[in-house]
Amino acid sequence: MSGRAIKDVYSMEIIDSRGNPTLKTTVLLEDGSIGSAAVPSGASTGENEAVELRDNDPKRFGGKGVLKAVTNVEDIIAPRIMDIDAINQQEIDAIMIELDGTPNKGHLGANAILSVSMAVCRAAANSLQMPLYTYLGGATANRLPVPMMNILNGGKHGDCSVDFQEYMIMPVGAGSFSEALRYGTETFHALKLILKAKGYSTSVGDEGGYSPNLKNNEEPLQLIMESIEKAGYEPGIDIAIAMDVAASSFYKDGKYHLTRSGTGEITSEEMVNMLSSWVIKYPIISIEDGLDENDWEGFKLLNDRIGNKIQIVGDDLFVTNAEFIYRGIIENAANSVLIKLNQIGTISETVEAIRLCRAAGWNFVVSHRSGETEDSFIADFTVAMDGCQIKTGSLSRSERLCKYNRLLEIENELGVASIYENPLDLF
Ligand code: 2PG
Ligand code: MG
Repeated sequence: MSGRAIKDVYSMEIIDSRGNPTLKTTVLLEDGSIGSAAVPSGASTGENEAVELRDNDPKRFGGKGVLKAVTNVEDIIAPRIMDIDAINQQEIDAIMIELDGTPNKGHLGANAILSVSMAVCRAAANSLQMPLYTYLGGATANRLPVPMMNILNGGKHGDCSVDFQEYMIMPVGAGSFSEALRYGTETFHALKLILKAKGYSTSVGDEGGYSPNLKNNEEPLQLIMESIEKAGYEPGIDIAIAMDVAASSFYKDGKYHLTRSGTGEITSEEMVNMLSSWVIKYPIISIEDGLDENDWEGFKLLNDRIGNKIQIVGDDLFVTNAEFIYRGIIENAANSVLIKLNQIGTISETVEAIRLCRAAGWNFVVSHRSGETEDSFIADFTVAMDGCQIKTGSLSRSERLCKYNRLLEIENELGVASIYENPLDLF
């Protein structure tokens, strides 16, 4: 039997960056190699995402405990994957999908399944004494991603007057990932000074970006332009802007309710007009979830209007699910996909979603969740997938920084072999 045979699987409840329980699972192999992984958790979740199994026991963590998921890992999944070679990722993922038996992993929980999928992957890489990005991506995995850094948090991630969820900077003009990280960090600090000078709060939201009460949903763009310049960079050349509107979180009865900012209700077409006008005024190169997850017509309109110039990214719209991505490709509803492992629940299915993007000539962005842990899996995963873009929060809070710091390590390890490119050049 292979030294990589799975010999033990154990799981535990840990606490994530928002103070909610999540799972950490560890897989032990015959040769003594170990792989551990912790799963993240979203706040602005898409309605078609795989199910995050919670205990619903009001006496523990307000019902958010994950002890059932822990038990599912240890009592149901573990016995079925014992003695299998850990490099058989597809086989192990398929066994878990079959064991679950539902289309949305509602039986065992996508959190339980994903924790095993990732831990098995790490254990195999460790056994082979390979870095995770090499194990998953092969000997030529050498592209460092352009980060989308979420320096201003609104919507469900911030307790402030901004309706839109994420205002991000992308250091597209940097020469390397480490330089990009420096550009971003300096801009983040410049933004703090600007907010302070204007009397705005500098406390941070769920993803480590500032979350001030501002006049409207456009002011963040003006402040970010100012901060890019204050940090000594040229907007659009050195640093571009990306947004996640997360429009599903304020869509009701056919209207977009921009309540926090006091803008009022707007139609799908008005949303498309507003976003399109901002793309002319500001160096925005990517807009995620500009419309609600069921507003396919709105998505098509936006893609039709500006999809030839910038990335139109579907997150809640596609939920990392090949079935929805396929529909998006056929209907021309977007041109890029946000990729989140826990939206679908296994590494194999996530890779399948990415393959579909590549086949269609679409871009994809590997992403964290708003509830994160110290696990930096997605840093290696992004390099392995040759994806060129990662969205992993702001430049504060270690559950965000651990991903950036892991990318620095990878860049260091790759040395002169590492590459860093503007994602729109691949578009
Ligand atoms: C998103 C994510 C991550 P959440 O909408 O893209 O930023 O948020 O994890 O809350 O769904
Ligand atoms: Mg999103």
